[in-house]
Order: sequence, then structure tokens, then C-alpha cells
Amino acid sequence: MGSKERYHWQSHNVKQSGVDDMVLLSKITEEAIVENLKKRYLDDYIFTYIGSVLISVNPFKQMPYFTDREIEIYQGAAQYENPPHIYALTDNMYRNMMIDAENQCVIISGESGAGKTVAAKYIMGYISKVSGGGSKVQHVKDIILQSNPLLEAFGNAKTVRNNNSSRFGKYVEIQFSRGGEPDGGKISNFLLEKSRVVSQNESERNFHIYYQLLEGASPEQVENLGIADPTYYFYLNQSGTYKVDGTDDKKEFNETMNAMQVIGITAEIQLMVLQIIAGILHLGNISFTEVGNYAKVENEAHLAFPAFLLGINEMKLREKVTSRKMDSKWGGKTESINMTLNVEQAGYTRDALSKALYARLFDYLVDAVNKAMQKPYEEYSIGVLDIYGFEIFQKNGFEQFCINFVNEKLQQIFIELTLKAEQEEYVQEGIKWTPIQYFNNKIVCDLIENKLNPPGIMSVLDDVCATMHATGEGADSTLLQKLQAAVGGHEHFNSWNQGFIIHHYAGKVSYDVNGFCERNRDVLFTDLIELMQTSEFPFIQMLFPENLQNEKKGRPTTASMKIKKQANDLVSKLMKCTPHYIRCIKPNETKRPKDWEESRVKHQVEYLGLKENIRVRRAGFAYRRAFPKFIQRYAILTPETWPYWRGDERQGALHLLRSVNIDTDQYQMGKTKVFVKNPESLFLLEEMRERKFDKFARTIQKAWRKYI
Ligand code: AOV
Ligand code: MG
Repeated sequence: MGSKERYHWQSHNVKQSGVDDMVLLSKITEEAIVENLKKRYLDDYIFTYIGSVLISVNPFKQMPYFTDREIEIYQGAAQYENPPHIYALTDNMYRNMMIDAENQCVIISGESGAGKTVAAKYIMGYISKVSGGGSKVQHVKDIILQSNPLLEAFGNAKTVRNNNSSRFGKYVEIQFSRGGEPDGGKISNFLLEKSRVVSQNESERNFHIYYQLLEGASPEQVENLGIADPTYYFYLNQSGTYKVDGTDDKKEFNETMNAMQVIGITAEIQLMVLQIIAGILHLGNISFTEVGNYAKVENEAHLAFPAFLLGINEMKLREKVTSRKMDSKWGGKTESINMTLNVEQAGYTRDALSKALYARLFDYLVDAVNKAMQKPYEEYSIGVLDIYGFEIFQKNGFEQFCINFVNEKLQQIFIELTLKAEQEEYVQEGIKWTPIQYFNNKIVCDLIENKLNPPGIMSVLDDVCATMHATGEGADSTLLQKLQAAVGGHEHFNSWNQGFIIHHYAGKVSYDVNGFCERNRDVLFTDLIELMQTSEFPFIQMLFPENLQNEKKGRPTTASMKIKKQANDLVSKLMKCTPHYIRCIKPNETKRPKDWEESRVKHQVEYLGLKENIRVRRAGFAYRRAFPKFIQRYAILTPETWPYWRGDERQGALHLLRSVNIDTDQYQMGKTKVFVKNPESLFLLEEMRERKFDKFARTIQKAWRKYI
């Protein structure tokens, strides 16, 4: 490759659109930030920096700058050479990983529909394009890319906020060899919103796969799986919405099937997967009538098809959805008795089975992807975090509570690492600094997840679930009373007659407490597990591996325990990597291009803390590196440091800075790190480094470039 071509897309414009990096804004107010983003957005620039943080505004249309040409131009270029772009951030991660030998991660945040999932896909696409590798590596790349349509089919759905809303969170680690080839990967998924399997709000849909199957099934599948019009299925007809603008379910069905193929799921298992999907639809059509306080299956004919598809006995299915085995203690002995269910309980049991089947199938798919790309040891990795965004609906339930909690945790990481840690580091390193005020949402995280003193909402919820055996309204209203007693005085909490309000970092959300206990408890009765273990299909048996002989002791795991653990595990994983951030902004609620709703953007700018972010960044130092790493990177700039510096590391770094004549007010020496103020000075360093490489080490560079 010759000397690098500068990118001209911007220089053709006589007027530059606003500022590329908002650190350069002349006034740092929320209005000025919004104004800058708006100017750029209307000129079709969706990306803007705050230092190394990338702000991305959803254009709701395909932008022309995601072609191979951009992939070429952003490769190996310094951030400030080209207009802001997600490729620049990705390239930077990739090079950092290689040069510094450190794992990287990118945290993509923003509310529902802001563009997180699209961003994650651009990142994976870029990495796949710029990294090398033979056919084995190509296979891993294919799996990583194909995992997207597969998991979206089963884990995404149309909501009011987003036509392709992620209803699960995922952290995708792309693993690399020492040479920078992606030769493995691992996906961790977070709590799937499985309640959607059995009911959806108006204008929303079930998971995409259902509609894909109904549209895309072959004539043979239509017959074998009992495929009918979507209006026929209770699990699909409650919301009255079947189609999504701009989505071709049939075409996507083929893509989903192709993705399964690439991932290595056999034709036989593919069929089983579809059979379970159809089986769940048919389960949903089993309805109940009340006969003397007890539930009776309304239409016996509706039992045959789900039983057939799931490979279970029809009579057993009837028995298990209308009664439940209960342990009763009698004279020191425990006996099992069969309790007959009422209509509500029977419906609940049927739905519990459907949800469990679906959630386990989803986990199986994630597992299948992981198995297909696992490698036995870890070298380098880049993690991409794409979760469900913060959401507020008219009615918010337990699912929104969990989703918004995870978002709260991510905001906490952002604050910890970019605002708090940054400022603390200045103090630690003895750098002169005036502190900047910001809202720390740790208080909201604590309100939700505190174990004790005072117990947080999840703790209270778990207590109520452990002590009250009743489901339904009784437990939920007890929960509300106990919450009021425990956290009623908290400044981010209020209660109302049907629930409570949390004042989240991103806004107030009013939760309806109805269903909290049941969804948190999330038990699958052993009857149902036993039933599924009797399936004639080994694949279905495998989804229910529980050993029911070994009774569990202690409190059963609740949904909130799970999400809390998942969120905290994630945080500690992220903390071990060099973090990068993409803050996605949703410019409107209409999902239309060029539509700019000023007040919505302003609200996001506020709660994302962009103003504070700019202030900290601006008053501070754009770049910092521990002395040894700094010396290592720029060693080639002076004969004393090339190839090694043998003296004191602080002196070495200072020697480097002095020898390239950077203004002394542009940097400060901390106790262990160099702090460089301005991105331009850094750019200068990078350019010098590049030139040196060009001049003295063209051959080395050639070899080097193969890898970077
Ligand atoms: P999300 O992931 O942030 O929401 P998505 O990434 O699914 O949001 O984006 C929502 C929709 O906006 C996409 O389906 C696209 O139509 C459009 N979009 C987003 N980014 C771009 C882009 N860069 N270029 C063109 N169109 C875009 V959620 O998963 O609901 O929290 O859970
Ligand atoms: Mg998403």
C-alpha cells in the first residue's frame, strides 16, 4: 500500500457540517450539542465524536458510506484523518488489540430503536473484511456474521418502539489469533423476554420466526406442521398485528434456514426446531372452560396436534395442563397428590410450558453457535455488547424492569470509566484538575439491586416470592406494600395504586406490579419437565436435562437473581477490557429519515451525559498511556528509544515527547502515565511514527500491515 489516501467525502463539501468532534464546540451547552448533531444529521453525517466516544444518530435510511471504499480508507488511518465513522472506531479497536496486546470491548448504548444492533453488525462486518485468514478462519467469520440473522429471527420482534427490537441482550466476543485472524468466538446472551411467546401488546408481534415460518414453510411443512393463517393462533392473534413494513418474512425465513445451515445445525435438527415452533403455536390454541371450579380442555381436538409435534402423549398433555402434582406433608411423610387446576392456573401452566420450550430452544441455538466457533484457548478478543435498549411503554411490566435495570448498569459503567475514573485518575496521577459535576446513577442501581441496608427492589421481590406461595394479585399487592415500606422514602422511587415508579437515569418509568411475582419466580413445575422428558424426540428430551431425583435445596433461582448476576458478570468482564463507546441517539419516533424531534434528542443528550462527557474530555487529556506502552509505541521516533529504551521509563517518555517538539503545555507527566491534551498533538505523533516506518522500515511495515 502506498502513502495513504486522504478521504475526500468531506473536503468536497465547501462548508463543513458542524464540528466533527464536539470537544471543539465553542460553547458547551446542551443546546449547542443538539444544534451540532442536528446540522450534521440533516447534512447526512450520522457520526460525531466526543474524543474517542462515537455518537451515532439513527438515519432511518441507508447511508452511502458503508462500502468497500470506506473499509479501505479507514484501515490503518488515525482517527482524525477521516470523518467520524464507526469503521474508524472499529479499526482503532483492532489495532489497539494487536499493538497493545489488550482485549477490547465496545459498549453500544442508547434507547430502543436508536441503532445499536445495526451498529454491532457494522462492526462485525468491518472486522471480517479487514482481517485475514484461510478457509478455517473464513468459516468462523461466516458463523459470526450468520449468528445475527439466526438470533434475530428467534430473539427479535416488532415492538411499538422498533420494528426489529432485540428482546435479549448479547455480548459477542470475537477471538483472534496472535496474527489478528478471527479464529473463534463466544456469545453470552441475557434474559430473553419470553413472555412475548404467549402474549403481545397491541401493534406488536411475537418473535419474527413465527411469521417467517408461516410465510416461508414449504407445502410439505404446511401439512406436517399444521401451518395455518396467523389469525388462527392464539399466540399470534392477540395483538392484531401480523406484518411489518419493509420486512419480507418469507425471504427472512430462507435467511434463517441458511444461517442454521452455516452454523452446522443438521437438516434433521433444523426440522425439529421448526417443529417445536409450530408445536408452541398449537399449544397456545388449547383453551379451557370452567366446570365446577375446575379447568377442562375446551376443545379436545386441539390436544392432538401439539402432542404430535412435541412427541408426547395426548392424554398426558391434557392431564398436565389441568392438574399439578403437589407434595403434601402428612404425619411426617411427604406424599404426592394431584391437584386440579382452575382455568387461570391451567392457562398459566400451558403458557409456562410454551415459554420454557421457547427459551430453552433459544439457548440451544446460542449454544450451537458457540460450539461451532469455540476455540480451546484465548488469545486476543474484541467484545461487542448489544443489548435491549432502555424502553418506556404505556404499560411497563417485569420485562421492562429487567431491561431498564441492565441499561442502568451500562450507564454506570460509562460513568465509572469516563467521568469518575477519568477524574480520579487525574487526582491519582497528580495532574492539576477542577472537578466536574455529573449525575451518578449508582443510586438508582442500588435502589434496584442492593442486597441489604436498605434492601433493593429485587431483594424485596425475591423475599415476597420465597415466602408467598400464591401467585397473582395477592402476592403482587404484598410486594407493593413491602416495597413501599422498604424503599418508599427513596428519592428515585414512588408508588402508585397499581405499581411503582423508578426515576431512571433516562427518565421516569411507571411499572405495573401485576405479574411481577409470577414472572420473577419463573418456576417450571416438575410435572411439565417430566412430561417433556417423555417426548419421543431425543432433541426435546435434551432441552429438559434436569435430574428430578436430586431435589434442589435452598431458594430457587429467580429471574431477577439471574439478571442481576448476568449484569454483574458482564460488568466485570467489560472492566477487564479496554472500553470503547458508541452512544446511539434516536432522532424521532416516526422511524422516518430526516425527521428531527428536537425535544427528544435534547432529552437523550441530557441523560447520556454528553455535556459532562465533553467537559471532562476537554478540560482533560484526550490521550493517556502508561510510560512503557507509550515508549513501545513511539520507540521508532528516536535512536535512543529504538528498538529499546534502557533507562527510567518516565525519562524515556519525556525524552520522546521532547525530541518531537510537542509544546510543553500540551502534555503532562503523571506518576505512571503520559497525558496528552489535544488530539492534534497525538495525530502529529502518529504521523511521525508512520513516516518513520515508511522511511526506515518499509519492509517491516509490509509484514506488519499484513497483520494490522
Ligand atoms: P436498537 O438495537 O438500538 O433498538 P436497531 O439497531 O434495531 O435499534 O435500529 C432500529 C432500526 O433503525 C433499524 O431496523 C433500521 O431500520 C434503522 N437504523 C438504525 N441504524 C441505522 C443505520 N446506521 N443506517 C440505516 N438505518 C438504521 V432495541 O434492539 O429495540 O433497544 O432493543
Ligand atoms: Mg437491538
